[in-house]
Amino acid sequence: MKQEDIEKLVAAIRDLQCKTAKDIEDARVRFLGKKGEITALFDEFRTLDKDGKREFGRVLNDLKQAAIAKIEELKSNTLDIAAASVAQSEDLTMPGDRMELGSRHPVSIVRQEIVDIFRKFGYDVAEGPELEDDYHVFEALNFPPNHPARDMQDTFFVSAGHPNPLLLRTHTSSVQVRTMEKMTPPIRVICPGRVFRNEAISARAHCIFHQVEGLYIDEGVTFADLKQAILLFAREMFGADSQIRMRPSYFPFTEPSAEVDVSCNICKGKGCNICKGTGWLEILGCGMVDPNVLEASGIDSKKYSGFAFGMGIERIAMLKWQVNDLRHYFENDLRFLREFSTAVEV
Ligand code: 2NL
Repeated sequence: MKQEDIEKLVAAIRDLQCKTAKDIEDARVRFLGKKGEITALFDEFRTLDKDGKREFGRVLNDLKQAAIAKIEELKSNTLDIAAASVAQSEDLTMPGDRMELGSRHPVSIVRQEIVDIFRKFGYDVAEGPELEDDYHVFEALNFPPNHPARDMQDTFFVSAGHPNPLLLRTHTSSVQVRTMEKMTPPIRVICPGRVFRNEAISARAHCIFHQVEGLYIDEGVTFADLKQAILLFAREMFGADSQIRMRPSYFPFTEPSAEVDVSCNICKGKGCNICKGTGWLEILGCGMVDPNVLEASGIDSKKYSGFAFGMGIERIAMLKWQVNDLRHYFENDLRFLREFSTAVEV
C-alpha cells in the first residue's frame, strides 16, 4: 500500500463530477462497491502488520468517509435524483396530514361571550396595563390609605416604599379609571383582563384570574338602570327565564353596593348541590359609583352618576360547565381543554 495511491484517490474523489443519477451510482461502485478501489485498499489493509495498520488506519478511514460524503453531496445536488426520490416516496396528490386543531380556552370562550353581550348593549371594550401604579388601582378608587386590600398579603408589589408604587393590578377597575380620565360622559365601557392577587392557590382561589368589569356613566343614571342592565345580562348569559336577586354589600368604590345572585339554572331554583340547596348562584358585585371616584378622575359628580360591576370569568365559567376546581383553568391539561373543543370556530 502506498501513500501516493491514497492521495490520488483523495484527489479523484474531491474532483468528482456527476451529471446524472447514473453517473453518481457508477462513481459509488467505482470507489465503494464490492470491487471498488477503496474497498480493495481495505482488503489490503487487513494483511498489513501492526506498524502498517498504524500508518494507514486513519487515512483509509478518512478516505472512505470523504467518498461517502461526496456521493451524498452529489446526490442532493443532482436534480433528477431529488425528483426521483420524491416520485418514489410521495404521492403528491395525496391529501395532507391532518393537523390537530387547538380549541379556545374556556376562560377565553366565556370572556368573549360576556364581551359580546355588553357590546350588543352598546358598551365599548377597553384594555389597559397589567402592571399598574397604586394611584389607578387604589387611590383613585377611594381605597382608604389603610385598607386591607392594599396590604402586601393581597397585592403583588413590584416596587414598594415609593409614594406611588408599581404593582400588578388586583382588578381591572384601573382601566376604567384611565377611561374616565380620558373621556367625558356618556361612558359605557367594559374591561376584560387578567388580575393578580397574592393568595394561596386552592380549588377556590388562584393568584391569577380574569375579570370583566363594566362602567356606565351619564346624567341621571340610577340603581334601577343598574338592576335592569344586570338582569338583561343574566338572561343573555344564563337563559331567558333567569331571575336575579341583589344583596347589600360593600366595595370602597361604590355606594350603595350589592352582590348579585342568579337563579340556579341547573335545578331551576329548586335547590341542588351546585347552588348548595339555595336555588341561587352568586355571579357578580356591583353598585353606584361613589362620587369620590367620579371626582378623582375629573367627572362632575353633581352632573353625572353611574353604576359599575365586576365579575370573575373563571367563576362564571365554573357555573356554566360545573367545573369544581379553579386550578383546572391554569394547568392546561389537554384532557380538560379538549372538553371544550366543540366550541372551536374554524
Ligand atoms: C367583584 C366586584 C366590582 C366595580 C367592581 C368599579 C369600577 C370603577 C368604579 C366603581 Cl372605575 N366600581 N368596579 C364595582 C363594584 C363591584 O367588582 O366581585 N368583582 C369580581
